[in-house]
Amino acid sequence: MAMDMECVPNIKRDAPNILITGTPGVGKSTLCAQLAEKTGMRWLEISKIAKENNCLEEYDEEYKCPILDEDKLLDGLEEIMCQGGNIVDYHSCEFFPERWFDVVFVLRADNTTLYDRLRGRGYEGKKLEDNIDCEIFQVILDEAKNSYKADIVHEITSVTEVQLQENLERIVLWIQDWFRNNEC
Ligand code: DAT
Repeated sequence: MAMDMECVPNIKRDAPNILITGTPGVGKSTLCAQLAEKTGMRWLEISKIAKENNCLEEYDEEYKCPILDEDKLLDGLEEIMCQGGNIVDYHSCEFFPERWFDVVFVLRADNTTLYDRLRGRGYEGKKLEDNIDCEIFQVILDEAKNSYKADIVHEITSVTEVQLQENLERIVLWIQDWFRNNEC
């Protein structure tokens, strides 16, 4: 079972694991899709994987979203995360094992941009307000800083196409550095 195969933290992976996190709508999927295409790394869309593997429990009526069965999801991902070469895309980050990630990028967007993007996605009422508040109060950035070593957490803005390309270049350079520093 995957649970018995927990990575030993000191054993090096063949390729890095990257976490891309941030409030819904900040541009995680857009970035991850292009990053995966550029690098050949595996894009793990956690929301999609959770749905496909029955890792969603009852529906939260207040927040209008299903509740994640975190233990089941983490057990199922353990083996693939030990291999490395993953880009994990999710709007929360504290429940992942710290040892899984070599670097964490927290995407940010300004309120007006985020509002328009979420409205365009059909968010309204409390769900819309909560997500905007989440970004204003930098909840995910604080969560990342509280969950991972400060020197691996990077805040990046993704509002314009130019920023998207700059972010891609920055992460690709980071990946190249990782391979340079982790040569066998
Ligand atoms: P997330 O995966 O964080 O929920 P997304 O990647 O689906 O966000 O992006 C939400 C919308 O914003 C989508 O219509 C694409 C657009 N978008 C994302 N990043 C952008 C950028 N840097 N420049 C312009 N539009 C962007």
